Amino acid sequence: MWKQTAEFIMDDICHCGRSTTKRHLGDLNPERRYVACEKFKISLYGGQVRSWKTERGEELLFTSSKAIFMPPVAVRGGIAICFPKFGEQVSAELHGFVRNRMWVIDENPAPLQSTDSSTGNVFIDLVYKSTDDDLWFWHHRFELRLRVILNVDGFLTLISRRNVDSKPFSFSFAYHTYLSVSDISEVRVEGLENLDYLDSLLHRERFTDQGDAITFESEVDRVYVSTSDTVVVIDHGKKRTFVIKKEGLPDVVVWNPWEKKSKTIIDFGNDEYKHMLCVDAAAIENPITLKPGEEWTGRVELSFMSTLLHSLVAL
Ligand code: TA6
Repeated sequence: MWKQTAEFIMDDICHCGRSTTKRHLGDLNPERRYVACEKFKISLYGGQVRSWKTERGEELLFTSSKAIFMPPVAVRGGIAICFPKFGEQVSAELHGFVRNRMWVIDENPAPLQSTDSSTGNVFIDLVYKSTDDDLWFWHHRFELRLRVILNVDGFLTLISRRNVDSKPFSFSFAYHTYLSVSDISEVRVEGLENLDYLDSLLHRERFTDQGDAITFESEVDRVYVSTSDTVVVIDHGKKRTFVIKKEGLPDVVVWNPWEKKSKTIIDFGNDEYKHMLCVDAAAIENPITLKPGEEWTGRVELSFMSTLLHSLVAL
């Protein structure tokens, strides 16, 4: 069954450019099945995008060299789906439990919507349905559906949809996104200037950003609230700009643990903070409440451009 499903997906969906990587499921760790092609890799464990690459094969997402690939720990890196809580313990797990569960591939997904489609787009739908065991940790049944779309330019769009069962409830959500950067001191984040943020280093006390773009000289762990729908991460070292566009997700988490905290994180190298930055499209300050039968959609589109190319064009 798994074999059929995964091969179907790889044959029919992962044609993202010149070649399609086909893998024997026998080669994969049964706990860590994933679908992969040249430009992206998604683990069915957690519905986690684990790799996203440029045309030239450069990795755009950070994964720690010390990441633990053993449930129930979430893999430190990529894009993790945080639901039904972000920054709160649900069971023993921070950031909710769906990133520590096995998702399944939907073999008959609905077609791309007109807003999602352009020639050459490929996509995969993963689904996680809550189990009876999950009710011990969170007393609501749900189905979470993640659609990952790779477009012709190599840009990645993630769309989450969820349905409720018979009771209303509230949840928070984040696409916990580890971007790979050259050196954190060479990075700036634009689009969050003068906004309010909750400082997670100070028990989520509320402050107003006073500065220009965000730059990094020490640990940063903030939830910017009611943000605009576009945030830009400029990496001067790699001469690359990430553009993060979101819908249905009012907040943005910005996190870099810096030197001291890094040493306390077991699945994180001491110096790896230099090469990563989390910028998460999220809904945290005001949890989303759904009535029975209502559906919620949260969408993030990640694109990148070469700053070098950009400035040459500008000349
Ligand atoms: O991204 C913000 C944050 O909540 C930080 O406070 C930090 O604890 C981090 O996430 C933990 O993320 P992890 O990937 O370890 O679950």
